[in-house]
Amino acid sequence: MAMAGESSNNNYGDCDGKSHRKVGLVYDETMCKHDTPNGEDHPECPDRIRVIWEKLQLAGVSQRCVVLGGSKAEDKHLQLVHTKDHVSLVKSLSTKKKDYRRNRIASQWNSIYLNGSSSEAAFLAAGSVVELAEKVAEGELDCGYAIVRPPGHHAEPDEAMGFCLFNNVAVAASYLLDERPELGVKKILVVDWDVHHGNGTQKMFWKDPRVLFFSVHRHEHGGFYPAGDDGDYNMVGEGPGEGFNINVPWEQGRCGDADYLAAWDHILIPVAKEFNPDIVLLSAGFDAAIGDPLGGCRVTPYGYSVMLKKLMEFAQGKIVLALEGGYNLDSIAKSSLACVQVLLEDKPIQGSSEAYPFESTWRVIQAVRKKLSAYWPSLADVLSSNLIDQKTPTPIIVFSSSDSETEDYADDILDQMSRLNIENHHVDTASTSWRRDLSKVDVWYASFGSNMWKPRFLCYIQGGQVEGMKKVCVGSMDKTPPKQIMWESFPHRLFFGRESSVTWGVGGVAFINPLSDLNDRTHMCLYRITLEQFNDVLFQENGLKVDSDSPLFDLDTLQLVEKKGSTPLASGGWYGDIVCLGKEGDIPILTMTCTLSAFEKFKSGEIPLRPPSEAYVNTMVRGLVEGGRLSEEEAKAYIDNAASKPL
Ligand code: Q9C
Ligand code: ZN
Repeated sequence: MAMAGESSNNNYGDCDGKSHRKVGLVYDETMCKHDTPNGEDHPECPDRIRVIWEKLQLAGVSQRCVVLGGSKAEDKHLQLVHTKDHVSLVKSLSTKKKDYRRNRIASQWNSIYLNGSSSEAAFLAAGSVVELAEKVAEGELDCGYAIVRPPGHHAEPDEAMGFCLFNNVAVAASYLLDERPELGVKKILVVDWDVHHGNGTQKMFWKDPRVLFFSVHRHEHGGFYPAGDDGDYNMVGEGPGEGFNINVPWEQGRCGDADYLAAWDHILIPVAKEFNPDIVLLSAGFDAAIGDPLGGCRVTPYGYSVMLKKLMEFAQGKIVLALEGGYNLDSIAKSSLACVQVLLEDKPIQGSSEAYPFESTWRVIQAVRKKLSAYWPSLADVLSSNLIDQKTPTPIIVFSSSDSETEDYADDILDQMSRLNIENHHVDTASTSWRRDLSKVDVWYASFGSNMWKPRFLCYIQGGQVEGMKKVCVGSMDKTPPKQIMWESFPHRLFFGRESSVTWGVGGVAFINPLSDLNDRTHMCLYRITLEQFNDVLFQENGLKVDSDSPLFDLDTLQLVEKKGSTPLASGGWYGDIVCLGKEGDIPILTMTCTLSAFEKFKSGEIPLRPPSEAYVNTMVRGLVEGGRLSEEEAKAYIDNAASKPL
């Protein structure tokens, strides 16, 4: 096959002494030239593959892989799954034609744009997946990831659609089966975890038992793109292919790690064991990722890494990932990195916070198992009620990591989390009614400790855990990120106290004197969130097992604190005092610290002052530096000063 674009680089392997797998990566800048004809914005944009590539380089992982430039697909290989007419039509889109001609063709397809480079990119995307799959099947590489665009899985035999021109993965699968019998690939598992149904791939192997097609996608009873019944779980294939097509159609958005892993554990993995593929091809769209603007789901990089790891148990780890969708640049870069680290067999990354699947997820999984059990005996057992009862009809708030938890309920945390279904808003009880009122009021939450680092603070909103933390946060019920962020300094004394905390281990955590002193300055990062979210932050900060029938800090207390400057809460936790630092616009600026009486005990030595752990310092420094507040040296000196001065 002809090479295109960048030259290939065959450095790989053992530079760190750890990686023994030969991992192939395809990246070719030429595929960035496919773009909208008039420069309009579009989610399927050239930067998608650029940011992934840059992330892999910056993380130092691409350097440990075998890097391949793109490779153009041959017509006869494309024609294994596409009609001759479709292949010629895409070929004819090339530069010599005028834009209006291409626009006319694009408008006859569903969700397609075209420019003078679309044809070249489409041939490269398909050819690159073919080449990578070939090298993995031959054993020249162990596995790989083709960072390609345009994506492929919506493309049907005679039709481009859904941003896809050629069905890259389907072409590669057919190539191995039909053109390279000597490689011994007789059975291929195609897994499609793109948030959309892989309608094109399904169609191409509908009657083919050599390809087991598994697609998990947001479906909403046919309302989600590509709308209709094709993605339904009743679509199991036909003729000799009957039973070799498996759809897992989510009934709702917001599905996350727990939902996807349940589909893996209770459908895909048992079936894959029975099928015993010779190679696995993965339609790796990252639009089910948390933060994706089209998908509305919440799979984390950790979730993707676990799903991939589980697939690497098959076919001696021969697996080829091909990028499909994924439209949040940050999410797709992080998710891609997590996947390549799994391919390289690096140490697993940190876990996520989500504990339980939705009720609808269990319903879907049970329906799929029932339908497919006719073909796959491993699906025949009825799932135990212990398992499927693991979802909660009513929301319960639990607290996990914080700078301050009282440490005596740590054993309960996993148990509580596992009963948690913070997404379920269907039942409106006393425990949720206060939320409605407080969700309408905005406050500035002013943070001066680890929460100054935005990713760490987001753990309290969206759930999760960042570097240095020993515990996972459950997040707030309303996971909307802060509406605004700004920095300010306030005349309060910063100090560090307590022996240790569950989140950060041995070392002090940050407090301020609840009373102001004009000789002191404390840097704070202000997050504009709702009063409801502020309560959820407070719950988590104070590690209280609270029944959420009532908020810790309600509208009356807000009025009080605006008048008096500070007020203790009934929480009894370490951050049991709310201080009002003033207003910004009309919105009150609130922070939480120890009570005045606790402060007196710190001062007298009854409670120890302690410098913070290295992890805690690093988190604060990252906040101050990334927030543009201080340089790294200044930030370190600032913390050091606060940690060493007596009160
Ligand atoms: N109402 C991939 O992720 N959305 N394609 C069109 C029209 C198209 C997604 C919405 C989404 C296509 C590869
Ligand atoms: Zn998609």
